[in-house]
Amino acid sequence: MRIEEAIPFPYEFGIKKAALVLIDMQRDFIEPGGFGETLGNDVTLLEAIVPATKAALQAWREAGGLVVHTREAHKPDLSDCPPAKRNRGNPALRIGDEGPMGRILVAGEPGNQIIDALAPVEGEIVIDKPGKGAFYATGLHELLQARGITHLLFGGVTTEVCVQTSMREANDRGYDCLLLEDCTESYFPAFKEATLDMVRAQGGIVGWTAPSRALLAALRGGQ
Ligand code: C5J
Repeated sequence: MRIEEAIPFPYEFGIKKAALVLIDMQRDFIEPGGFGETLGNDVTLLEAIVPATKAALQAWREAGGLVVHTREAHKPDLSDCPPAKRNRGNPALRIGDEGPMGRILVAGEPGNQIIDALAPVEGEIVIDKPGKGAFYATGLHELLQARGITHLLFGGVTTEVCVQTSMREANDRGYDCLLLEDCTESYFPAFKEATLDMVRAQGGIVGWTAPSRALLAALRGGQ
């Protein structure tokens, strides 16, 4: 398949060697009362990408592509949460504290689940990650290698934090990465735009970007 509109040049992939990676589309970042809001962010900005992301996910599933969901999640005893991460800044609630959707950023809590609209289905990979990057301390690379995956198409939140970190980690591990422009968002719109520019600058130094409609067109074409 070929995404003609991709920047800086068309992106080619085989559906059986590619995965759609949705980063941290979880209630803690997207709904009021979670981690994102405790840091002082306007979480409503992030909701706007849900329809486009859902459409991309549905089309990807119909095409038979592998889906990976990640969650930023810590163990209940916080043994995988470095004090530096928990103690930084002056948030209203810290990681592990009890919030309106359960303990903030803790695995298994209601706030830590993927939002209903994008909930994983059987056969999809779900990764709990203690860091910003999807490859750090998760075994994701090994899971992808075992399936012969070479191309990763990313969506999710937030663009300049967990999405960008994961893309850079993937790039260094040899994957050809594309970021779906309207399936990612930041609490800071300028940071999103800067990240898109950074990814595709210098001949695609981190990878490609493209609107999700271009992916849908490629999937419909089925080439
Ligand atoms: C943040 C994330 N922003 N998923 N996490 O702390 O981007």
